[in-house]
Formats: sequence, C-alpha cells, structure tokens
Amino acid sequence: MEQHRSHNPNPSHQNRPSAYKREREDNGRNHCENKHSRPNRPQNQSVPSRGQNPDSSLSLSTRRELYERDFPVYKQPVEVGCFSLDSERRFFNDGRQMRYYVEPDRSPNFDLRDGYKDRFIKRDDSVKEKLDHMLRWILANRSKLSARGTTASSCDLDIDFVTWRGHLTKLLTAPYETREGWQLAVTRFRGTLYISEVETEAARRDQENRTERHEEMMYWGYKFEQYTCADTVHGQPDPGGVLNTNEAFCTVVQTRLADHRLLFSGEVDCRDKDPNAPAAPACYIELKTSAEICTPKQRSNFHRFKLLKWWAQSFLPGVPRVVAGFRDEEGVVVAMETFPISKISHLIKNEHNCWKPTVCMNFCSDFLSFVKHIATEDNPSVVYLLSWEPRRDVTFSVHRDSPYCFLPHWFVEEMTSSQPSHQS
Ligand code: 0WD
Ligand code: CA
Repeated sequence: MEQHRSHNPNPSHQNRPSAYKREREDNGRNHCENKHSRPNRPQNQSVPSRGQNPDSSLSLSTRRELYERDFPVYKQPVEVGCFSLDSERRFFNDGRQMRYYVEPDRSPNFDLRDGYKDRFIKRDDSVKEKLDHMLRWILANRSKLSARGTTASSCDLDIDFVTWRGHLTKLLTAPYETREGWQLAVTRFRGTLYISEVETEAARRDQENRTERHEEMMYWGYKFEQYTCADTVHGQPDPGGVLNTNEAFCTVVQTRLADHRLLFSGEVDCRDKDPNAPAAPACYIELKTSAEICTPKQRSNFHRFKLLKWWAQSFLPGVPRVVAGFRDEEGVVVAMETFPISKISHLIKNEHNCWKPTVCMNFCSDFLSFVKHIATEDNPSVVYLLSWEPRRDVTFSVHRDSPYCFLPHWFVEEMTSSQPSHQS
C-alpha cells in the first residue's frame, strides 16, 4: 500500500474537470424538502438563498472518469487509541476485546453453521448507535486531540472529520457501486465535521425482508472469526463457546487525505500474536469469508466486486492483510488464502475495465471538500444530509432541530463546558 501513500508532487486540484455540478432548473427546492423539520421555517435557512449563495443547488458527480488523476496524499494512518464493546455493548476505553489470530490448516473444514441455533447472541441492530461510541472515546481522550499549543482554541479538536471507517468505505466504493445508495448526515461542531450514516428506506426494507438463509449466512462470517481467534496471546480458539456479536474491538486512527485531517474508528477482528509483529495498525488482520471460486466468471466477479470492498475497508485504517476462508454452499471452509492489501491492486490489473484505487481515493477527497464547502453553519442541531443513489449525483438538504440530529447532548455539553479532563 506504500506505493499509494507517496506524496503527490502536484497535489493542487487545478486543471481538472470539476465534479461539482449546479442544477440548472430547480432552485434547490428538491434538496430542501424536509418532512422532519419544524413547519413554517425555511428548510435551508443556514444556506442563504440562491443568488446570494448557490450552494444548495450544488451536487457532486460519482462518475469514475472525473477521478482518474494522480493518487492523492494519504498519510500512513496512526493508531491514536482503541476501545472495546463488551457482551452487553458497554463501552470501555481500552483493548480488552482484542483477539489473537491462530493460523488454521490450509483446508480446515470449519463448519460455519455450527452454533447458529443454540450458541448465538445477535446484536440488536434496530438500536442505532450512530457515532456514540466514538464520541465517548473522544471525550475520554480529548487531550490527545486538542489543537497544538495552549491557545484559546485548545478545547477544539485538531481534526476536520470524525466518522466510522465503514462510512468512508462507502465513499471509496461509490464510483463503482451499482446497487446500494447511502445517506450521510453531517454536522459541523466547533470546527469539526461529524459524519454519521442514516439508514436508507431501501436498506431498511432489505433488512426486514432478509431470508432465513441470508440471516444464517451473516452468522458465518462471525463463526469464522471464532474458529481463528483466541482471547489471549497464548490461547486457542474456542469454537464451542457462545458467539456474541455485541463484542467488538475498535481501533481509532488519525490520518490525512489531501488536506482533510481525519479521525475514524473501525472494528478490528484480531492481531498477529507474534510479540515481534509491527505496531498497530500494521499488526492487525481482517478476516473474511467468501464463496469458493470454481469458474473464471466467479473469479472475475470476486476481483471486481469483493476485492474492491476488502481493499477499501482495510486500506483506510492501514490494516495490511485480509485472511479469507473460502466456503462451499453448505458453509464449510474448504480453503484459506491471505491477501496482502498492497498486492490487491496488482491482482486486479488483468480485469478489463476494473476498479482503480486512485478513483476511490480522489472521489472520497472531493466528497470531503464538497462537505466542507456546503456544511458551513457550526451548530450541533443542524444536519446537512448528503444523499446518493447509484447513477445519480450526490445531493444534499439541510435540517434544523430534526430527527436527523445525531450529536448527543452529553457530548455537546461536555465539549462546550469543560476543558479536557486532565488539563488545567
Ligand atoms: O448501526 C450501524 N448502521 C453501524 C454500526 C454502521 C457502522 C458501524 N457500526 C458499528 C458496528 O456495530 C461496529 O461496532 O460500528 C462498528 C464497526 O464499524 P466499522 O468498522 O466502521 O464498520 P465496517 O467496516 O462496515 O464493518 C467492520 C465489521 C464488520 O466486519 P465485515 O468483515 O463483515 O466487514 O464490523 C461489523 C462486522 O463484523 N459490523 C457490524 N456489526 C454489527 N452491526 C455492523 C453492524 N451494523 N456493521 C459492521
Ligand atoms: Ca471481518
């Protein structure tokens, strides 16, 4: 992945076609319809009306050809902390849920269906946690993040964007996504832009209409983790135990994409147990399961679709490898393969018209610039909702005191009222 991290000799964004587009006919009305906000109030009052400020009519294209330029600067991500969620989804500002990878046989015959009926506690995914765990981590670690020096602004974070890694993955893959759209809520608060996903109607419907087979297959990925991870550095996996998907270990990394300073968190499956392994995030391992590949067509689809998602997800936090278990139709792992993230872009080079890392990263960078440009009002009760559907441009609407608000009072109050706890 280092090859992509080299500094771009010409990072300025001049002399390239702009992906921003202004809607010709509508006055931004579409973007402002808002069934959630208070009646009798202009929807986008934070954005002055058209003419004065045309921003509310701006949109952003996801067309690939607009993003085929030099790879942007992406600084090596640095782990600034971690946190854990226990079996009851309680937050701990430490790594107690870290697990250690135990390498299985090349053809391990793991039965991924085992325990689905009787040893499985599933996280309640109707509970929308938004950014809450990250915000808890930020409050507990504020002094690590505050602006350098002890100036008056030292209570503000030295960061442009705070979000989940998974939300950034969706941005990276958008130029190639043909099925699932997304909605991202953005709030500017004390100079930092917070990005939190809003479930789309389509996603909610899909979730409600999942088949029993699909539900069970979602378990297979977690079961694979249980076969390959131990709770302690010298321990062994315990596939006979209860599997509880409330438990999670998350890394928090800081990095920079072009001129965007990012702080994001991602769930990490496990780490290399070798005491001489490099420091986090380079010691982390992402675990995946995938259907075994039997035909050239299946191989091509794997390269075009799955490897894009795997690459984007792990490249972002600097996780260097994915360990994949290939399973048959019955959910038995028949083969194992390790994919170094830095080699994935070479693997796909033979695919005609395949995805390109530079397009992913440039789109993400331009999206973040777009967000900085439109989300101008610094106010925890204002949400800029960015919406995207495949084959469309990204558009936005503005919502005040609406159900889209996602920064909790406890966060706003503590950030506003007090200094970082261990600074005087
Ligand atoms: O409620 C939600 N819609 C979300 C919850 C959206 C995004 C994240 N989360 C929570 C997850 O529960 C988890 O604690 O945030 C944490 C993970 O964030 P992430 O790392 O940014 O998410 P992502 O990269 O999409 O997923 C990483 C792993 C997944 O592994 P695979 O190998 O399947 O990509 O986190 C897990 C899953 O194991 N995961 C989830 N687990 C339960 N509920 C969810 C979810 N909604 N999303 C991801
Ligand atoms: Ca995984």
